[in-house]
Amino acid sequence: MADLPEHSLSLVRSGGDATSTDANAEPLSELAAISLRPRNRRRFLAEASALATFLAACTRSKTVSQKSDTTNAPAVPAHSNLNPDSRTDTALRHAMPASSSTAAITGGGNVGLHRFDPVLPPVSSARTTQLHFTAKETPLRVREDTVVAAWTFEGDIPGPIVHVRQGDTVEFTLTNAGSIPHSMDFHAAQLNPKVAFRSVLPGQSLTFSYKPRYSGAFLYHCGTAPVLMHIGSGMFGALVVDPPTPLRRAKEFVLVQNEFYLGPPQNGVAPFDYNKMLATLPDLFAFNGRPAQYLAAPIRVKRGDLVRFYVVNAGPTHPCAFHVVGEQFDTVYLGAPPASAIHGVQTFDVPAGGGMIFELQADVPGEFVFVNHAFGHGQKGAIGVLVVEE
Ligand SMILES: [Cu+2]
Repeated sequence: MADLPEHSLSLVRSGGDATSTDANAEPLSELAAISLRPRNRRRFLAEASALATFLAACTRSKTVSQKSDTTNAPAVPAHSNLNPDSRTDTALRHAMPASSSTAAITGGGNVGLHRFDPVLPPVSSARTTQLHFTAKETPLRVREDTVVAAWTFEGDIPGPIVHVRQGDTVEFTLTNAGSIPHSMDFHAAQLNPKVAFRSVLPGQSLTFSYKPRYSGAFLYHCGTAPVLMHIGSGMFGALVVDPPTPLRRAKEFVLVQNEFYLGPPQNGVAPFDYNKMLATLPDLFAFNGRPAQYLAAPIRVKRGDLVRFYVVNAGPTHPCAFHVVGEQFDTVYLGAPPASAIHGVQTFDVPAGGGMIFELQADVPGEFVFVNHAFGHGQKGAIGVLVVEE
């Protein structure tokens, strides 16, 4: 496994065995000592010719006129196998980018590292939620020594957490402020994807609306071809839909897992590597965009709290075997709550493109590691700490 990166998390003390146990009897002081070693700056092939072809295709696509669409049901050519702007997507299909471009993404040294707030925002009392996301390409620091050439919704990985109720109306507008086509695919929606989820050219906007039919934890993501590249470069987020009868009051958190496949930094910014995405051997994993961020700054609740995690897996490829060390899930909702509940669960897989709801009663004070129990992935950053305070 010569390709394994050298910046994996170490879960054990010197001489320990990372594979034989959860190694989680360690107090938080030990866990806090877990660190990501500096990345080994291996050399990768530049793949410059493929990238140049890709950029040329994007430049051509900018000359294609596209009206801003503000209707809910625009017409679709009956013969189309692709999105309506198939010239663009076809071009992208035949000119796979080898990496996200860093040509317009520089100055990574000035980008600060911030903790992504995992708290589920309150649901609005309004029955219509208006969302206006901007797709943008930007440098983003995902750990102290790593700035990535991110493709984003609203400038962050993941995009904003959205919280609505079943049956509410979601009115969504996507404006593309990037340099290549982007789009939006809501897993909470039931719409003709060739219409609502079609690509939006740079400088253009698209509006559509829908009513979530089911409650649950849902992924949203860019669906522009190649989807692997767009999700893999950061274009995803979580949408939580409450059931008509709200679940019990709880401390609610959203965790979106994703994988990072990175190339060598250029001007201090690491591009995403499409060929590594195809090889499906990630460099890093994260909950909410920063590997192991909740080790350094844990999630905190009080003894007696009901804790609810909305775990959404953006992938783009690997599952998330969600587990909390020293706890059991009293309830896991596999689909729309409350009907799909199972009880007394130690670990459950959230597939790429899926979302599930995990509940535990925090009746024991302490420091509880939550982790992707596929430990090769947990050690690469899909890990954090839940502190239950007295
Ligand atoms: Cu995109």
